[in-house]
Amino acid sequence: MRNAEVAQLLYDIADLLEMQGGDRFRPMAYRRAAREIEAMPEDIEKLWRQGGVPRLRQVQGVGEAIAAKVDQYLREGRVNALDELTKEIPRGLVEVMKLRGLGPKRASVLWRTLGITDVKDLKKAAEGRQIRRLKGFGEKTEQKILDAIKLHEEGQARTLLAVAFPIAEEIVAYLRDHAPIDKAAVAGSLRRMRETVGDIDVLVTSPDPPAAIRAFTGMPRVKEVVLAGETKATVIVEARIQADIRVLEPGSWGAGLQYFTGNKDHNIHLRSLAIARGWKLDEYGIFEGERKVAGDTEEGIYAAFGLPWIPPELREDGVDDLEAMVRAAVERGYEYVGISDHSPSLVVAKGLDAEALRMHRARIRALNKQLEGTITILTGTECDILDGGALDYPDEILRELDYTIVSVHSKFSLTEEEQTERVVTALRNPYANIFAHPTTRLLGSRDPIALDLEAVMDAAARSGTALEVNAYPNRMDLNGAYARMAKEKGCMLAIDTDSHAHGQLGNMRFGVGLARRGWLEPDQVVNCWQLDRVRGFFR
Ligand code: DGT
Ligand code: CA
Ligand code: CA
Repeated sequence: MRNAEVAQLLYDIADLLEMQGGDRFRPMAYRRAAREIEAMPEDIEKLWRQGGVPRLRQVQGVGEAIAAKVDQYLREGRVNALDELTKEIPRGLVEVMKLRGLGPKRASVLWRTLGITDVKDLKKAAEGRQIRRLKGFGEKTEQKILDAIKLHEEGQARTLLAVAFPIAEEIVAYLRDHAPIDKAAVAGSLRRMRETVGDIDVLVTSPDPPAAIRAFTGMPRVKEVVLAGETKATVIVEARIQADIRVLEPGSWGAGLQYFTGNKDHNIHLRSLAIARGWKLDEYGIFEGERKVAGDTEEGIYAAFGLPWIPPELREDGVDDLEAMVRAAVERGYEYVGISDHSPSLVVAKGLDAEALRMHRARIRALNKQLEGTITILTGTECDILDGGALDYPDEILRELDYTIVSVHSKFSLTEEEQTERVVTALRNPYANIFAHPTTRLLGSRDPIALDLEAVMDAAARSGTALEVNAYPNRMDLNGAYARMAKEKGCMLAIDTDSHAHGQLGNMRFGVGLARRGWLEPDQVVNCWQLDRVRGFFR
């Protein structure tokens, strides 16, 4: 699929036409065709191969002129009209025009007055305080331009996933056709489906590694060979994308695939698990001394750590978040910390979510082993209360967790009677340990739901469900007065930070303050207790 690439070509032409001035409908026509091509499910190159220009013209918005340009591009990798335009208007100016806050008019002024032809020139001019002197620009605009350049620079070094993906697929297909290849796969950020990729990483096994390297560097798409070794090479293919290849030993296929898929932090995390077991983990395998523990399959690598195979898309930063949170809890001197991710909303397929939760538990189990004696991580969930008071996870899943927080995140406008009935039903669920942010109010943006809190407190006292004093800045819910009422009704309470990032654990002091306003003492606050007693309460 080269649709994204072809669309980009048309967008570029549209931009240049716009800079040029003239008929303002032409750029619109190019953009419309670009959008169609971008969105259509069929491969534009395939259509073109099958039916040439006439077939292209059947695509919505593609007229004679545009079809001719797409045809030339697919045949020659270049387009006369674009070459002409860039002779007249520096190509780099298109990027200037696309900077946030600029546009064809302003870019054109910058070019004509200061001779700016690309972003580099513009940066120099802005840093040299030349922009502010231009009529209609000023100091503020100059600063905005510098901010926009920074944003641009961050985005520039990377290629959109949709552009790189089909190129990577073609590379793999090409290699299979042109060299003796046993296994071939794409690794790196592309396999992790990151929205942009720095380069394309290809892995293969082959009985004849030099032949595989020769095929790779000899691909028609290659514009430049940066490096060609015995078992690895780097090339630049069209659209200025870098591609790396590595030929792996069959016995190291799984380890290499895992290693070169990354991301780096995920790898570092796995390596720390290996070190904790006295093993060594690298791109060749897991080793205990000389003995190879795993390496030929990726599943085997994860299984060695007692982990399920983790889908590449999830090898991003979930582990980091978890670790950062736990580290922050250790730094605060906590004996234990509860991690409770949200339950799936109704729309998401149940199976997958149960799977994700299982993986989450496995990660925490591994981390607990590693941290034995330092802190204990409890695996919980913040489970949505559905219509009618059912919980978003079935009992078989909740049973496996250390604790369950239940809370309302939908249907805020039920009548008091309906809402109370819904919540009380949820609290009766034997797995419901804590009822979070009971009134659901958000300070400054959402009123409390209509809920008979007295009835809810009575139900909570009966079912042994703790009510939450939520320390999150705009929640602070229950507040002091309600917390006191809950205490008088014989309820237990839990002071939680509702942290979604480790920096938020520090909000605990505000929750403690609220609880004190409600005359609470440690004996009524379950997370003031030692771990054994808390576990007993949750059971
Ligand atoms: P990218 O290309 O910037 O979009 O991101 P990646 O993740 O594809 O990074 P890349 O191509 O530099 O390397 C591919 C994978 O190889 C990377 O995700 C993890 C692994 N890797 C590369 N360098 C190191 C390293 O120094 N240490 C560790 N542990 N892993 C590395
Ligand atoms: Ca990469
Ligand atoms: Ca790479």
